[in-house]
Amino acid sequence: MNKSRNEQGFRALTDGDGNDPAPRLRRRTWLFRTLRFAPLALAVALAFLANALQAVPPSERSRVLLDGSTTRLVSHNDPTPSGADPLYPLNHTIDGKTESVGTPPANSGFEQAGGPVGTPPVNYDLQTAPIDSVTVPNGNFETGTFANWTLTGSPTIQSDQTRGYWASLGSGHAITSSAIAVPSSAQAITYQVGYLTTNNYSWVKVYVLSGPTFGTSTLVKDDYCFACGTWSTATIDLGAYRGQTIKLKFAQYSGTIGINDVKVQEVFPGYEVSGTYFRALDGIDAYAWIYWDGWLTTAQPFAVHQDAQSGTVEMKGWTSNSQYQIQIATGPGRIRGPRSFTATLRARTAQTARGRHAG
Ligand SMILES: [Ca+2]
Repeated sequence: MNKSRNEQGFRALTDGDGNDPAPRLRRRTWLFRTLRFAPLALAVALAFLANALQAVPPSERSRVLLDGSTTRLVSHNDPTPSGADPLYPLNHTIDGKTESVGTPPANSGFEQAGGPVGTPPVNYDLQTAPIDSVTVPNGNFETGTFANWTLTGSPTIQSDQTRGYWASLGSGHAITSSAIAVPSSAQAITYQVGYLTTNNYSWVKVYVLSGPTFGTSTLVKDDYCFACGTWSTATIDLGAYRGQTIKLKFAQYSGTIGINDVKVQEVFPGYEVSGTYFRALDGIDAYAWIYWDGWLTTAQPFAVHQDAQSGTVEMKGWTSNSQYQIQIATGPGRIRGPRSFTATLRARTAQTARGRHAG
């Protein structure tokens, strides 16, 4: 039935000149039949390709060649954090500002000013005024007379606004005090001396009269100045006479001499002293002037605070070759022990500014 209808149809396509179209139609029919199976073939081919790809191991599929020797695995899935530490630390390029962490040591910037700790020695700044250990009778001549003094020759009493009454000694004159019991606290004789001759020496010799009848006369100072015309204060160590009763004698040696304000004093309270020294003032700043044989020693031991790092002493060299020595005595009895140190100071020029010894 179908065949007859097809033949009927083919017949209808016969060309006008009566040629039989059958061979051409058969070729077309074969083409149509072939093309009708093309989608199926394509599907089969795709299936084969997919199967072929499926057969490749995953490691081979995800491998990407970066260079001749390095490979990297690339996941087909979205990455998820592994929880591992990052490959590089933060700021791995080290181009950021550094920041401190934690707490630095105390005073790490050394901005904290130093300062004293503990308690310094008694009268460490020497500002304590001298103490009269004993009164020298009429030592300042304020009786207006030579009461309590024994005279040699004929010295006179003079006066001025600054000193009140004072003794004036000329050629061959001497004055001797009454007896003075020197207490154990006494350190020195002090007196004001006027070098009153302006064109030559003014010179006085100072003696200590000691012994049962004051028969031992000891020269303790040659005190003189050339053409000075000025007053000064003198200090003579009296340590050798503690516990003794003595007299003081001032004997003119040259020129005209003024004597005033004779005292026996504890010049540096809190210290033991020896040698040649005196207390002076720089404005209101008191200091000790010490000659080559002079010593000042703190009388009482003092505790060095546990936080102390160094000690300081303000010094001044009065001459170009001034030197000093500091000793530390430690332990019971303050015997000079192994922890003593010495230092020397050479002033750049005479009377340079005061320096500070630290050690
Ligand atoms: Ca006087």
